Order: sequence, then structure tokens, then C-alpha cells
Amino acid sequence: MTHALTRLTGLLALAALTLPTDISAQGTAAPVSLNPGSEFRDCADCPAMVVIPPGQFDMGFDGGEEGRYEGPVRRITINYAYAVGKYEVSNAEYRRFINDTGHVSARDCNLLRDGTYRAEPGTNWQDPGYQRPIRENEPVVCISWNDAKAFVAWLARRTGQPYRLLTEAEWEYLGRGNRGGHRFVWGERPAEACRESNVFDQSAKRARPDRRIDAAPCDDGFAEVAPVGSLAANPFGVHDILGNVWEWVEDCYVMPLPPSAPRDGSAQLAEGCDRRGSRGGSWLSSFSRQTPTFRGRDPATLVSQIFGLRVARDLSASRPTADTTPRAPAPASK
Ligand SMILES: [Ca+2]
Repeated sequence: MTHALTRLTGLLALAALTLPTDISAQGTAAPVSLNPGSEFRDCADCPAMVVIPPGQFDMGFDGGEEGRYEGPVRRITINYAYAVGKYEVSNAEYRRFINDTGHVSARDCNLLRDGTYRAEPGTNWQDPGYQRPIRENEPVVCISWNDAKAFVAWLARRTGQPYRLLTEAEWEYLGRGNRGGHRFVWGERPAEACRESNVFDQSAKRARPDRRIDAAPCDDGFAEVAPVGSLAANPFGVHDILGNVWEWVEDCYVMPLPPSAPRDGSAQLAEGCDRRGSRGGSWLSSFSRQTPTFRGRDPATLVSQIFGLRVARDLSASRPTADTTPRAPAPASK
């Protein structure tokens, strides 16, 4: 007991030493030094954030589904620390945004019905087709990429800190969890998926016997969406990076990637972008897509009951491409 208390006190002291002033000084401050794994919030009800260390990894996979090549494999060097939401953005967090701004969130969400996703008139983030009330601690869904951008812009205004979406490279770095170039984030054994990720597993398959997609050979205990953080964190201290809901990222989906594709962690952008990236799969997605390299791609206006977001935040001025916001206006609705 005494030992545990001493250890806890030590950890708290460490957190106090490494967190507050450096982080809040961001913007004009010199690059800051933060311990990887440190956690903080910029306000009492702001998202919990985790500090991610710089690193290097091989991004992509020399293969993929028909028409969805995930390569070429290229070395990515992220030479800056950044912070990322420890969890996917929750309904409670999204509700604060809506209440504060009056933002009109996209409607007519795509719901899975009879094996097909269809836009269901009138549905939205508060009614994503669960056929029960949403829970405040579940990840928000039925939000478009444009809604996700509006959310991070609001959070940046509210806190005075540089919140933004993750880039695809940052996401994949997180998704791999410093565990090397395995096909699955958990290693080469698919049965380990259920320890960290709410995927389309055996419990989901039992609940939806008519859903004819490949399921994980394990049981994560959730036949539907799970409250954020229900399962174990990955080695970076981040929860639900794979599974639960897809996470919109900043990048434009460009395939094949041009030779000029960024290798420094910044986003792939394109003028007149017609599809935005999303990463990480969901509780309702084919298990074969629950990999660190599979790339979702949908219009910025699309809303789906399995699409949500995770926030990111710059920590220092050392990030090579600090502004990932396209100069051109967001793509028009289509
Ligand atoms: Ca599941």
C-alpha cells in the first residue's frame, strides 16, 4: 500500500512537472519537450489527450482489395511529438459543440438495413439507427467530414490551442502501435483483435446472422458500438484506434499515391478533393478491413452510422507542415 502510494505520488509529480505550462504556451513557443504517454486536457470537459512521440515506420501495404491498392510501402518520418484524443469523440463532447455553436450537423445518415447501407431520412447523430437512445459515452457517429472539421475548429477556438484532425500517416503510426509491420495491429494473430478493438466479432455475428462478412475469430463482448475506452489501450495509451467507429482524417484520398506524397507525417492534399480518408474500421465492418493500412474513402458530406472522429493537437512549432487545412473551400455538397 505504502509502496503503491509512493509510486502514485511520484507519477503525479512527474505529470505536474511535464505538462501544464509547456503545453499551454504552444503557438508561439519554442518546441516543447513532453513525455510520451503523458495525458492532459485543455479544459475540464475537453477531450483527454495523450502525447505521442516522434517516430519512423513503413506506411502502406503492397496489396489490398481490388481497386484499393494500399501501397507503395514508403518510409514515414514523424519528427515531432503531437497529441491525440485518448478516445474517439463521444456524444457528450459532440453535444457541447452543438449546444455552443448551433452547428447544423448532417442528416440522413447511412444505416445498414438488409445488408445494404442506405441514407435514412431524418436520422442524424442523435438518432443513428440503433433503435434505442444513444449513450453519452459512446462515440459520436453520423457526422460528415465537414462536421468533423467544424468540431475541431470549435475546439481550437474554445481552447486557443491548435486542434485538428489526424493525418493518415499519424493515424497509421498510432494504429501500428510501435509493433512493427504486422498485417494486423495486434500482430499476426487475428484472434488477439478482441483484446483492444471492438470489431465485427463472434458476438456481433451472433446478433446479425444475416451479415455475411468475415468476422474476427474471437469475442470482444460487444455486438454493437461500445462506450469509448471499453477495451484495452494500445501501446501508445490510445483506445479504440482500430474498431468501434471509422475516424475521419484530414487527407484527400488519392490513389495511386503520387511520388510526391508526403513522408513527414503531413496530409496528402489535393485541389477539388472529392473523397476524404477515414481509418480504423468499425464494430460493423469486415474483419479484413481492420488493418493499419486499409484506407476508407468517402465524400466530405457522407454520413454513416459507423463514422466518427478522433481529434489531434499540435504541441510545438516544430511540426513541418503545421497547416493541413486546404486553402480552397471544402468540397461542395453532392
Ligand atoms: Ca464487437
